[in-house]
Amino acid sequence: MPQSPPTVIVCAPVPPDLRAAIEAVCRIVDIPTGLRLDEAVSAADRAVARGVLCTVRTPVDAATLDALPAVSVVSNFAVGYDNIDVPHATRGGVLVCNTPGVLDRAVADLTMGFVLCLARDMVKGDAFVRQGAWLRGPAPLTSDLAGKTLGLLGMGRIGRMVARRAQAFDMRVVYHNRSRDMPSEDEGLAAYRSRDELLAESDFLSVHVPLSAETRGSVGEREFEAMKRSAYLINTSRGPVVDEAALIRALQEDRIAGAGLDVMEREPVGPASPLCALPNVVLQAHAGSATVETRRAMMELAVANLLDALEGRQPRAMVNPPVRGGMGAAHA
Ligand code: 8YV
Repeated sequence: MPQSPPTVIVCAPVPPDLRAAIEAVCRIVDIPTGLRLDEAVSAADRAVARGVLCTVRTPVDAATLDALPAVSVVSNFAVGYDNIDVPHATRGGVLVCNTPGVLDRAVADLTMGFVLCLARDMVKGDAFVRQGAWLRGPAPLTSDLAGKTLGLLGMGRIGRMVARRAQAFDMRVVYHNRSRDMPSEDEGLAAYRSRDELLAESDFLSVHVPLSAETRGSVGEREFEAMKRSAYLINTSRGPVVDEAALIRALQEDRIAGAGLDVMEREPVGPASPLCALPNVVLQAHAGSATVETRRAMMELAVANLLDALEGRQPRAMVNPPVRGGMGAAHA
């Protein structure tokens, strides 16, 4: 009897050609992104599903993993994987894959976009023209980037990409990271600082750490107090790394100059958010990787990871590679 193709749950926007590549070897169960798989997938599909392709908006927690006993791989369409209970997946022999590398430039570009937008007051400048204020006189002066200090909280692939861009703008780049990045220091890309030194020196403090139990809320009241009143906070990482209530207070009281936020504590955000009422904030809709080219590269990698894992090949990007050896053992 011919073997039926493996079932995979897809809750991500896969373009037609990549979808066809999955369909050539798998049966797809489509689930809208953001839903809980233990609730949205039928019991029959949950029992047979072997793989999951999802975005960061799909929670893959312990209850979800327990409800999918045959799943051997979760391929996340993202570099971050805070939506997935990785220790639980590892215990259950479930391989977790992500999309590192292919989005570094896009996220770094957006980060520099915030730096430029904040330093040169470009959002207000646009309104100044549209609302006719220019007809009455020149716009207020803004600030140079040259000579200003960009502080990177976190120095991974994206942090390094931001440092390269900032150097081209003649900024001084300093960083703090759990471990020193000697190659970057040796190259003169960025100088290491203690966390307190980084907070005190930065004209722009840009967050590039993943969300974890350790980093959740780690940029809060104490950090805003330690920053210069003239400094800006930029976050293109994960909203919950920043204590948003403390940030809003600091912005309302002008204890820091402003913020550029691509990510928020709870997404999506609409006009009712107090952030939208703050004139010293520039907002984006979790768009760091949201370019045609980058999202395509991310999806190619996410699909390749899924199919490689299902077909017994080594996926390119594994979050918990030790599972690879015993992959499927607990989920045969
Ligand atoms: C989102 C991201 O994944 O890669 C990450 O960690 O946060 C983003 O690239 C993107 O919105 C696709 O879901």
